[in-house]
Amino acid sequence: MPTTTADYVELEDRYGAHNYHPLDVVITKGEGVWVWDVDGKKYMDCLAAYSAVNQGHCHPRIVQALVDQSSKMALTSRAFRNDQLGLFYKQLTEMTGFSRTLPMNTGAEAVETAIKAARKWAYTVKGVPYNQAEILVFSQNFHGRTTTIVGFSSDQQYRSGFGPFAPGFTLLEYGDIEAVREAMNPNVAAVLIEPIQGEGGIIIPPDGYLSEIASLCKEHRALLMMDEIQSGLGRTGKMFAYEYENIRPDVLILGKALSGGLYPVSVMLADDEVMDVFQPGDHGSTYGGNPVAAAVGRAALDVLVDEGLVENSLAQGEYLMERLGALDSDLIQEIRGRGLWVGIELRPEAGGARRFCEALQREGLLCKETHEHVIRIAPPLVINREELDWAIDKVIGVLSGERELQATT
Ligand code: IF1
Repeated sequence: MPTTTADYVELEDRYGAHNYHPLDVVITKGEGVWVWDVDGKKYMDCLAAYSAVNQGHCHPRIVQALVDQSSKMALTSRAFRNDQLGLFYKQLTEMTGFSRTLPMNTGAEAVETAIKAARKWAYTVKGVPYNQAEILVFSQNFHGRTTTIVGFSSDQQYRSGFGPFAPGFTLLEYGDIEAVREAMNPNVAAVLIEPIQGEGGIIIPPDGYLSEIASLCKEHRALLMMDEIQSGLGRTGKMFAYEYENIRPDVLILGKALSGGLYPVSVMLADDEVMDVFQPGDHGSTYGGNPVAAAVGRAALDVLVDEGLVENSLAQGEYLMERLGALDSDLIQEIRGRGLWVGIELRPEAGGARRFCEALQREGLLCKETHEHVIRIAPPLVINREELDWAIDKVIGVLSGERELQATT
């Protein structure tokens, strides 16, 4: 039976696919912002499972919802109804203002659902000629790992070896509104965009960019589809990142923190004109909308609101940016962020962000580099000021050279 970190690493590497290159930390327990490894070492989790754990690890209210519902009724299939789903739908409508929900499991499935909705809406409502619908997407996007989605990724590694890809997607430079204007044409069904690009390196678009896209969508009768799977549910200091501009998308896609990390739950939200393109039997999923997903989703949203996590994200995020902004290190290219979602972009001469993440791991702070040069800081939104100061001191210590950096591995 494995007991040490090395034992678990060896087991995973010998029997698992090598589709990740994780840090060699084997986590066995999580609570709030803290996790513990099999050697008993305690870490602060500043990745929060890519913003799926906004409510903190193993939040007791969400765990209780999972235990209670899964002990009573776990899966009915959608051939029948259950006593949780309608309540979840109503809560989502009241929170977001969208009249209807289509529940799925992973973020990628909800994005694929939105793509299908946009295409069918284009053909049956807008009048785009059949099979000619186009969807505008953006460089450095991340919307999931299905072959349709990676087919419009700008990241070669996400695409390489997985073709042939689905047609009907136009890739544009993120932030360039003229590119959107030029790409618009009668066959454009929708624009699919992250209001802030996560994996792209916490890329915040120019002020007004999203509003101008919304205007172009209205002018050309194209759907504005916001992927808030990572940016949503409080991560940026607002419930949804699109709220930083005065816009309302036609389609809102959520996942990750929709379940607080306890269960795969994702949704596509829209009003009747779009959602009603789905007729019975058009689309579905074995687990989509199961009673456990709905019960866990309801509890996760309750925790977000009852514990003021969006407000905490805003306040703590402002403090985080203020303290990091005072950091004087010639390693740093730029520090950008919204709420508790901060990217520290290092200059190329820093040798890449991974070794800083490894140094932070040695200091007891877990985070993940993105796009080689960006250290991403995204703790659970339950973090308090004392915990945040502890994390900031570690980051400043590593970036100001007070901590020995090992050579790049
Ligand atoms: C991996 C990245 C983040 C997402 C947005 C849809 C999805 C994601 C904005 C798909 C998922 C995850 C996937 C995970 C790592 C992580 C990730 F590095 F891959 F790109 F967060 F930035 N839209 N992001 O961020 O949701 O199907 O995974 O539930 O694939 O390595 P999913």
